[in-house]
Amino acid sequence: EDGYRLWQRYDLLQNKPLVKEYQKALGQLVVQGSSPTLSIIEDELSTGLSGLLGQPFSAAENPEKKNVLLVGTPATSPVLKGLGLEDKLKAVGKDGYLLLSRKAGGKNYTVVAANTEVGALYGSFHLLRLLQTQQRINNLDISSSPKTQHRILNHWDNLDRTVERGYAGFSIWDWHKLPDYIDQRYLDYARANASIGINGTVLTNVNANSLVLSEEYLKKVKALADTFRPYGIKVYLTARFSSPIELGKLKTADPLNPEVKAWWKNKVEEIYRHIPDFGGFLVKANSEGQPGPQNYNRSHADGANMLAEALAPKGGLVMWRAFVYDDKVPDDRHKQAYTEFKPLDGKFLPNVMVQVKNGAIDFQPREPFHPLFGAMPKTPLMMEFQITQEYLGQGTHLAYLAPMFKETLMADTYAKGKGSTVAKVVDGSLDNHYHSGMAGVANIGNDRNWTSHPFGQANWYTFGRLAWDYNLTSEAIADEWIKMTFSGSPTLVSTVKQMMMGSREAVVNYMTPLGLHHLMGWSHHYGPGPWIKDKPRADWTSVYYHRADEKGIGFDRTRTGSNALSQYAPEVQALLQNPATCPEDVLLWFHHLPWDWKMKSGRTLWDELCYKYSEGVDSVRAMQKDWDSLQGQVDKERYQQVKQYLAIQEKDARWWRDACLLYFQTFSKRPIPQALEKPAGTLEEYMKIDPKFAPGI
Ligand code: BDP
Repeated sequence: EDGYRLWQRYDLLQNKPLVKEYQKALGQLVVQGSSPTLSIIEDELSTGLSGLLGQPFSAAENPEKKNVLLVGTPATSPVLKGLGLEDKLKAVGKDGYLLLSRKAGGKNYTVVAANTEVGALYGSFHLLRLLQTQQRINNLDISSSPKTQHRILNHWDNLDRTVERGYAGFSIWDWHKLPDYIDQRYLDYARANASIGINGTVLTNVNANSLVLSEEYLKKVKALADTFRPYGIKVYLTARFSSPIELGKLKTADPLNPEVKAWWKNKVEEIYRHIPDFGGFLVKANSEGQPGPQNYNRSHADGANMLAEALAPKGGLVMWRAFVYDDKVPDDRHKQAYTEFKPLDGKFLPNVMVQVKNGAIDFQPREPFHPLFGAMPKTPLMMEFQITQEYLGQGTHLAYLAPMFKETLMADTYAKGKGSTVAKVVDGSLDNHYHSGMAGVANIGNDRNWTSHPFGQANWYTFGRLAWDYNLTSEAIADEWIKMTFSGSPTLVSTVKQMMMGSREAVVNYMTPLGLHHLMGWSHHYGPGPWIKDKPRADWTSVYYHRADEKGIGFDRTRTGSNALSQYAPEVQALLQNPATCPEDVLLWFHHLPWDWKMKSGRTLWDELCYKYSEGVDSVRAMQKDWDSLQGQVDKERYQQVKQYLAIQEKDARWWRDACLLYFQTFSKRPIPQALEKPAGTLEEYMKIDPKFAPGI
């Protein structure tokens, strides 16, 4: 049991009466018509149903039995067309679908209907999920359609197969063997994505290599695009802004230069000759050393629009990232994206989306929502989440990210009064945008189980489910995933769910509680390094962010400090600016407070910090206990894997707690409260630990 099958295991269901009910209701599978997508539907349903129900389930062209599972669109299936679903179908749009129970012509139909074949594929996966999670299917009346239009994985994969911030092996794209060899993994990747509604993939790293735009590589990209197309997945590439110089041998990449414009136009023509439904470009420009329009004194809008003009006739998109900061700008890094992008609102062409990370710094375990959400009403803003756990224990810590993603999506920007959630900005409904989207930086590699930690799979799953419907609760998503990935046993489901639901908060507590952030070690981003200072960029150090001194700790982002708070709506400012009312989970993000500051618990800030760090360690220990209690209920291989990872996580949690508390204690000069476990090592020892090796302390 190696985890390769993800949540698509299709093993025989153990609930015999329910299996009987399913067998009876689904009788015979009818998929009329033929096309690559319809074949995929047929294969998936016959494999899935045969496995789950323990009897062969083959597809027929016409309904012969009394009970029929009918799948398709009115265009592909005359029987389905005859069911009179026009009005219902109109309401679910291009990607949506219906799951219905219908009687007609003396037969009982279970219907999966959609306007497009890809919609029917999504519906088929939903039906399988109902069975996998053991739901009744007798009186189905479900209609579902996605909240966001572009649901895209961002792979930070390099052409040499290393993956930036990838912790699950090497890139799954085997460029050397492409275009002639189509690895089975590509098909399984597409199946998994389609099962959660993901409809786009950016194949390459945001720190881009122009080589991928060369003719040779485009042939390889075409092979992947052809593979993914029947699953409804479009391919996108990252565009290195200096490509006209590197590939085209031009002297400049100035976006207003006619030769540069012509080069991109031709390049886009060439791409579409290979890939007629190419999705478009994702661009990181003038950020962390990447080239961009500012090299030529042009704005982000000039750069994005130049590419957008080339793509528009083909229907392609530009996803222009707002992740920009520069330590030459003598201001809080928190403010820079807003400062640069807000004035550009209204200046982007209609096929440009600005892609904004969930928070203003960089994928920390907890960040308040990015102030750009709600601040650019004339521009469709795409959400960028990070599924790969760069700052949350990478490939070895269990951190279920649904609560983190939801926290941002449900945050209120107050841009148009109460209820203007980030989700409504992102789905385009707040400002009536045509384009809407969510991107997730993938945690997928060529490890046998795709994500290194078996629970990393849950975060991939969650991303797709929330991009489809952000109203799903974290609990509901966990529930589905656990049942499909492990089993439906009630004790297993409730125990694993409990572990998952508390896991992200555990990470926050043992790494960066109370709004602390960016305390990790230099460059590796794995273990603690609150002492990091004197680096080439101040905004890459830890001391820049925690500002601990003898008086206290935290970053004053109110009027008396950097005033980053002023970038939020007045209602948000009102909530956060007073340390007495500011939610404590972001307190030190916005305030520098004395060590003796009175917390809501009645403790001093210093004591509270000690308690929070300890709580983080305790939560990991509780997860260990929970997991131990499942011995025998989970297959040996995955049981052992998770057990070992939890042991690493416990050790790392202590490492974080002890290193951070000993370091902050040099400023607070207060004892760690009596009741709490004391650090095992000394600060000097922790400071010497090479992050490449697990701490021996
Ligand atoms: C940071 C990563 C870095 C990425 C950068 C980005 O540390 O590797 O290139 O974000 O998003 O989180 O561009």
